[in-house]
Amino acid sequence: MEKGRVQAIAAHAIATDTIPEEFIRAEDEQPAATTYNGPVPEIPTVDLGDPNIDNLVQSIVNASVNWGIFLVVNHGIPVEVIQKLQRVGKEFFELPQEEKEAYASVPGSIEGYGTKLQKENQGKRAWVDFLFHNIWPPTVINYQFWPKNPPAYREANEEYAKYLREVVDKLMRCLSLGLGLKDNVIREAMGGDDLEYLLKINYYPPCPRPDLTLGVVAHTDLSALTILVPNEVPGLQIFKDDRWFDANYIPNALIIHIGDQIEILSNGKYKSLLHRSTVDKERTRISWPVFCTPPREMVIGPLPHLTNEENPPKYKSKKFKDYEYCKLNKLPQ
Ligand SMILES: O=C(O)CCC(=O)C(=O)O
Ligand SMILES: [Fe+2]
Repeated sequence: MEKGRVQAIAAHAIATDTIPEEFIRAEDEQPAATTYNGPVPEIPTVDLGDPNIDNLVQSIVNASVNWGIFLVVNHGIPVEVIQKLQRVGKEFFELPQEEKEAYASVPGSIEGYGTKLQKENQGKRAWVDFLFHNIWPPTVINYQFWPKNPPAYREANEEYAKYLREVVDKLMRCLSLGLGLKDNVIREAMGGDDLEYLLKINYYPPCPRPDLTLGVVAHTDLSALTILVPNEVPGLQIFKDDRWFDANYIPNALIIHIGDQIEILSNGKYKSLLHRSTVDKERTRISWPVFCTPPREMVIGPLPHLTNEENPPKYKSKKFKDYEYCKLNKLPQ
């Protein structure tokens, strides 16, 4: 059963050179009408291998304060590990439809293979299918949502998770130091060893009208931090200085987003940036974000060390699950 998967809709759309009306965004969202064509500012690049920790902290702070997104090079994850993660993910989406449906998400759980079927506010759908599953810690992993095919899927994801944890720990240490705090403060405030790593694969099939539709619509990430690997097909856009820009791409670099939870914790010093993705006319775009999120019962709010009478808290302190509920249901926080 194909249940309106975008991959199946795309095959038909390419044959007829049209897309269904429900994928055509309002004009104020259409990429062709809203992407800035002038000079594009470059997202900052951070060299995570920099032996000078003060320099490293400063470059991460600058990027997190002024952008909320940065590219990371010299991150220590071997190229082969990233390529293997990409290869097995792509192979999963190339399986026959009924094989993928064995991993379909069930109501009440985010994990699994899926497509946003319910229409959004304006009755529109997004040009993307996805697969979600936790990759760390072992207590939250449900292997039923990890594809058995291709056979190397599990090993590839386990290997990536192992290296990724080192990167996340280092980023969190730097972000803590950048707030004038001990290096373990952010990691502990986000759950310590219980910090959850949720992998998503976004699969954006080719689309005959990429000028009219969107992959993932404009949003900030709910997470503490997001670490994303894209394939070589461009598509990520960021909203900066009131304009939508194409993100610059560096092969094998990681894309880091400051998520809402670190914005809250830092009382707004580090920014969670609005972003979205567009799709390509001929090529399949695939991206692999990992959302690092606190356990759902964890209370997240501005760190007391960062607020005082002159700097009152700008955000409520609340359980992550309550923040998530409001965000997903578009309710005020
Ligand atoms: O595919 C991308 O580059 C962006 C995806 C994204 O922002 C998301 O899934 O949260
Ligand atoms: Fe995102």
